[in-house]
Amino acid sequence: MKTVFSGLKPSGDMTIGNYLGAMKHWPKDQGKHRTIFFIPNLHAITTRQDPIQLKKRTLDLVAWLLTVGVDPDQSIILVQSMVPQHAELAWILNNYVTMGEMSRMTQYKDKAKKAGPEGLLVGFFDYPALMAADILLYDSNEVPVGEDQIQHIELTRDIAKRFNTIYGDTFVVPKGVIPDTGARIMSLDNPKIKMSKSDHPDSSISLTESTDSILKKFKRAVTDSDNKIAYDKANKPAISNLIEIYSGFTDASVAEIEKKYADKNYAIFKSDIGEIVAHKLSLLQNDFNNIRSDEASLYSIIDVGNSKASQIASEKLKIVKEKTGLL
Ligand code: AQP
Repeated sequence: MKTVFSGLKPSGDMTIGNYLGAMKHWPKDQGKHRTIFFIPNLHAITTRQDPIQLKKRTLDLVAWLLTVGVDPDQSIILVQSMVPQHAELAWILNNYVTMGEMSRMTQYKDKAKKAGPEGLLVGFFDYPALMAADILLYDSNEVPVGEDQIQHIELTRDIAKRFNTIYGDTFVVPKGVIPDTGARIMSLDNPKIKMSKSDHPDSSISLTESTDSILKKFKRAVTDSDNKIAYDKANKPAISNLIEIYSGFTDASVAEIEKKYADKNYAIFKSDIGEIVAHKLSLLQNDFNNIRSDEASLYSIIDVGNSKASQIASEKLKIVKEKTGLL
């Protein structure tokens, strides 16, 4: 049976980018494959977090996983800091990746520019080694992610192959899987950059956003120069991004959307997409609020998931230690 593994970092309120690029797709693999979903809170602290918010967001994310249909009876849900093998394997893997490889990571280069020297932490630079450990601990075959994470998965593949070449078959070499639409949702006020939960609020829609605010943000979203609803990523990046969001929330194809809005203008399209997203999110928010209110259940789901994960992870780590001569 294949293993599918993915996660969501509790570094801010989840955006519709996280939803369309990642979490929406995860429940589909349940039952068909072994599915493992985790909350990478050790990744979150690579940029400064408020401790109270971090704890709250970790539980929020468990509740969001359940809201979108991840079933704890079919999938393992774990919290990274509670399964210490992640950090331990990351330390070992640090020694199978070079400074040059890490320095080439686009996400590091992009965020390094924004963070400035004071905000640039060693943990942030080292993030991909921890991510490799997360994935390799569970013999993951597939890692469904948004496009921004593909380069990290390529690096994970290189680390796994390198380790296997030195010590013999140890790790499964994983494959990154990106969705057909929604793999890279862009900022609403700048279609050249990815929508990110840690960016300023006007650039994104969070999953907990009110209807009023969603409608306003879509109304204000930047558009391209002509007034035609047509998908053309190179020449019309802003409207193409909105079409992808529309498609992700309705499952209508790009062609169907273009046809429906062939003789309509941007204002109508933006008003419709606002209504669609607001309606879907209000349904999800209702479910989320119910699930989130029962914290005891969330903790017991995490406990069960962590203990299943620990069992798998400790077996893998034992093999790695034996092969590398670590007592
Ligand atoms: N804009 C996006 N479009 C499509 N997919 C996206 N993902 C993130 N942004 C988009 C995917 O969501 C999953 C969880 O990502 P993450 O929270 O672990 O980290 P991230 O990729 O760094 O997401 P953010 O929102 O940009 O977080 P911050 O601002 O804290 O760094 C991943 O599969 C990711 O590809």
